[in-house]
Amino acid sequence: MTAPETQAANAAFKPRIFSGIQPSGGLTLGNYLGALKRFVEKQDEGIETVYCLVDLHAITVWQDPDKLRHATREAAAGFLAAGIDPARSILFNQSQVSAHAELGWIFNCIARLGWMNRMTQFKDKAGKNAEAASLGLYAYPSLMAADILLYHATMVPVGEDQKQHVELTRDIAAKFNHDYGVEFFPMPEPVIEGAATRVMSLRDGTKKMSKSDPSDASRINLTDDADAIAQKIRKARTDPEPLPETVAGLADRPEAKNLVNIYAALAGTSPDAVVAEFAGQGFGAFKPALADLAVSVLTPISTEMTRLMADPAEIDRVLGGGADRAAAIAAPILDRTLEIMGMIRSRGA
Ligand code: AQP
Repeated sequence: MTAPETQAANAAFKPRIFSGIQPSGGLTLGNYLGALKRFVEKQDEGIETVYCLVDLHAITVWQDPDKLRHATREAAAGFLAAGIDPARSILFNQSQVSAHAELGWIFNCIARLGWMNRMTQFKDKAGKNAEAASLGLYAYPSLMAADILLYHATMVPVGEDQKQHVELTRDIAAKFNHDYGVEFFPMPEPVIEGAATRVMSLRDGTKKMSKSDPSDASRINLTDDADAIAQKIRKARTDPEPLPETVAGLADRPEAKNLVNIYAALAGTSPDAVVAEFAGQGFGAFKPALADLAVSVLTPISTEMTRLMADPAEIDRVLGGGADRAAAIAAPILDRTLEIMGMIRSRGA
């Protein structure tokens, strides 16, 4: 489907943004630049925004219950500290709105095995021992399609790694609409913008920065203090060359390119502007400048997260309120889906 065709298909739907983050560990700089920072920008553009801590996705790999509870609250604190306003955005955890799991099951019956077999995230996460992976990890993309389509969301801000899943969401929506002869689900568009749509590991510029990477030195956590941030940047893998005059000169230098992109995203500028400023300088000069910038952006967020985490009951109250508002949007959409499929809806009749 071309962009104008997508726009035409979505014209009947109110613009609405949905996106989520797994509380499968502490939030990273990758989550912040690829997702969270942009969630705040979208909220501030005045579009209706629904943001979810996808705890049902997190359990596709083992989660210790106490750690999951803590990570969910800490991620919520991260959203609030980064600028999500629960009065303007809906913020909740997925398992408090059971319609996600219900629509997820329905989409398991719409999605084809062949589509799932093409999903690179499953291959990456299951690794060589796919036989031992959970069925939930394999079905992850159809639950993600349910998360999005349950709200008739038209736009999904994500990092580059989630593009394939949003495309699969469109395939599921199109197949449902076609099979039942309706125009019920929109064709959500991935919104992948900015200089840091794929933040890479600080230890390996070819690998995505990830919460679950066993090496803490590979990532900057939103809870890291100024010293930890500066130390991780100082130790980040680089090459001996100075920074080039143009971004084209970074083509075969993944670690250098990553640090330039991070700088640009944190400064709200472009990678071209960053190389223009630092051209000819080595990492001995660039890394301290990047560390200062990262500390100045991230310290207020981590300080606010610490303050919010001192009152977990208040965080739970925000998530509960968000879940009530989310459920009010989701319930009629799920109900209508079931009705379209021929299921009797007669409770309370
Ligand atoms: N390194 C990254 N660069 C840019 N964007 C990223 N995102 C994640 N990592 C990067 C974006 O953050 C959002 C939430 O991702 P997620 O937590 O649902 O899952 P993920 O992509 O699998 O993130 P992780 O950190 O790698 O989690 P684990 O280690 O648990 O698998 C998405 O929009 C994602 O694109």
